[in-house]
Amino acid sequence: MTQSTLVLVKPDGVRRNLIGEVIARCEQKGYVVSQLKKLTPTRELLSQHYAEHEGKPFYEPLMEFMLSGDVVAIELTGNRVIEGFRSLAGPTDPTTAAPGTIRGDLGRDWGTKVVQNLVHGSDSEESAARELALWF
Ligand code: IDP
Ligand code: MG
Repeated sequence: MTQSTLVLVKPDGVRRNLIGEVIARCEQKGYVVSQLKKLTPTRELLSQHYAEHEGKPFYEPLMEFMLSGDVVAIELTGNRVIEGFRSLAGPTDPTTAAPGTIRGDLGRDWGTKVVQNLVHGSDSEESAARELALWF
């Protein structure tokens, strides 16, 4: 039942020096950081990662944003970690994400075309396997 998920600290989180804050919340919850790296992703990697969003109005702003700086990629491990991390992160919109979540505590609307919400977390076992293979 042990699972792994892909967590990304997006460029806004890295720029704001919140890498440690995100990792601390994961570790305090009891999950284990199995792999970790900081990198500037290529457009090719991002286009595979966000293939499901191609053609949506926020796709190009999302790519530009994700290309705008370093990202930290984490393989996070533990029982039911896929849903567990999504719960820690909170929903996509940081304005309405509940306080107590990463997005709710640390994020807000900055008036940009793409929602800047600090973190990514895989949304299913299939996504986690696919995304971990892309990033590691
Ligand atoms: P998730 O990150 O909560 O899983 P997704 O729907 O997979 O959300 O969208 C990927 C990312 O694209 C979001 O985290 C956010 O940065 C951005 N995004 C999603 N929906 C919108 C939107 O309607 N407007 C602007 N940006 C969006
Ligand atoms: Mg998603």
